[in-house]
Amino acid sequence: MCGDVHAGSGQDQSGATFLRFLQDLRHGKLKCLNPNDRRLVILGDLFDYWVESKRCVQTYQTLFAELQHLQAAGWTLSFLLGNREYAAGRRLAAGLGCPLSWPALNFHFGTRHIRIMHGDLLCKNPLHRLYTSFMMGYWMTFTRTALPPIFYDYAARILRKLSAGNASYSLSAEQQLAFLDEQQVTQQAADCDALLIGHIHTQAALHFGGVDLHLVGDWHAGHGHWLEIDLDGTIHHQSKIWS
Ligand SMILES: [Mn+2]
Repeated sequence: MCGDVHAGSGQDQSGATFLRFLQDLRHGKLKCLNPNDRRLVILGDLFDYWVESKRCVQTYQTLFAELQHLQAAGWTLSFLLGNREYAAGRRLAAGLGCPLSWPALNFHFGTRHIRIMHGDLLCKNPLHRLYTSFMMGYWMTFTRTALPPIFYDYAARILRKLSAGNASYSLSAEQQLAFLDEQQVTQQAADCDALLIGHIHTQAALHFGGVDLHLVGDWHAGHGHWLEIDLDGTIHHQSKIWS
């Protein structure tokens, strides 16, 4: 389970590193704790931003091909939308070769119920929540197919600039954790044993608001973080440096 690759940002070395991770998975170079359930969950923000345009599909053709190779090799792919993918639709689903999920995915391992969310909905940011409800609302789902892709491309660039202006990525892990809304976390995890999220670009295991909360971590040039769940539902924090 992984997320926050932000492919397409800067020199796109995080995207290139993620490709190497996918190839390692496909070639069995990474030891799997649960070889009988080869499932990869991407919990959002795979892209720095996604718009439903032919250009976007073209840009990520190599990544899509690798994800489809992985599925052809017997892996199941699940994809949860992150805040950078709220404009996604059929083109993204076709590229990935799997359906788009939102706002949560639920899995059972033995008696343990594990919930996965991107994490943006668990942060204290009323403006972002307003934007989310707008983007994911029926009205937007209906109308976004009616507007030309250039509109979404433009809107995504503006939103990305605003997000960069907040400079949240330059904050320390502790400062980013301060954005977590304890009430939201407790509420969302009320009927599960563990909650796994991304969005906050750090890897950590926390006891927060009475919840067993795991942060998946992000991707940089040559360095990736992910979580692995074994048969009894134990969550393992993994990372690798590719030279
Ligand atoms: Mn995010």
